Amino acid sequence: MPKPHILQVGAYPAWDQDPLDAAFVMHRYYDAPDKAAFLASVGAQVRGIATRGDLGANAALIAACPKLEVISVYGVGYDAVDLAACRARGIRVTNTPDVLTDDVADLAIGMMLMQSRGLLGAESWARSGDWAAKGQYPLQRKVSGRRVGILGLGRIGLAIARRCAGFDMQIAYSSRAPKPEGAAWEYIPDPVALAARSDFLIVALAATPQTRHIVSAKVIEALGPDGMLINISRAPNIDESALLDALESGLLGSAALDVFEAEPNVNPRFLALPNVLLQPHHASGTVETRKAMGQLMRSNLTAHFAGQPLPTPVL
Ligand code: 8YV
Repeated sequence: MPKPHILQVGAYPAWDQDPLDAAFVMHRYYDAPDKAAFLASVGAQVRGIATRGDLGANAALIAACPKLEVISVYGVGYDAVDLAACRARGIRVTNTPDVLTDDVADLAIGMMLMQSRGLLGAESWARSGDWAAKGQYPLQRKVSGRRVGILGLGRIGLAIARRCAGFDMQIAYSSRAPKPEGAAWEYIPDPVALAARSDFLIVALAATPQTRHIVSAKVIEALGPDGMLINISRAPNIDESALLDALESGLLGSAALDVFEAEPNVNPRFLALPNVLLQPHHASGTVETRKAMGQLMRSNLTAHFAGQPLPTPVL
């Protein structure tokens, strides 16, 4: 059987690239200097797209591949894939859930601890000689036992809540409906009310048109000058310009962010702020998890072209 042609939207580590190259004819879109010319030359042969959570596949890319059958996303989030275009043409879509849940939850907790205990500043206090010159590092804020609000109690939100329980935190969550897995915790459907009772608000929602800017200026204001906002989901879940205003004015205490509206470009206003911790969208970025994600992304493509059930379908 001839190898199926796959359009590859972004780069993968060699341990994924090698088996992809062996099983398929891979067309490296990300390497093409002239993207339009590249699509015009290979689009007609493409039966599958391999992409990443942060890159997705937009309507133009999908339209350029008239024989497209399947899009396999290396990531749990598929908000950057134009699902309407896929539905209209019966194109299957897959993602990589579960295998990254622990790492994403770990990063949320790591960012909360790092920011609340001022670890970045403390490191430079020890390294720079400030410790000897100025004395003890300024006192920071406690994490254990304090109030955490989790926006979205899906797989990742639940893993975060379980970790927070290990810190004896007072946990509340918001989701469309109360969840049986969250029975031990307070259910507060309204995000403003959730923020108002929380010291830490962690955003763990899949991004959809309905969740766009769910963390609004009002939510940010309710979290307040002592509150911390943590985002390991997707940037559009937060009104980023309202967040910047609130961080600049002190209306919000601090933030820890792994995702940004214009990533990989970070709004320069963030760079001037001392009360924000910036991370380069790497919540799933460990060798172990990325290997599992790559395997699952490939398994979905292989299953599709073998006419077998897809391991983790979205559509
Ligand atoms: C990305 C992610 O896929 O899982 C997701 O939704 O955003 C990440 O894991 C990552 O950027 C891989 O490139």
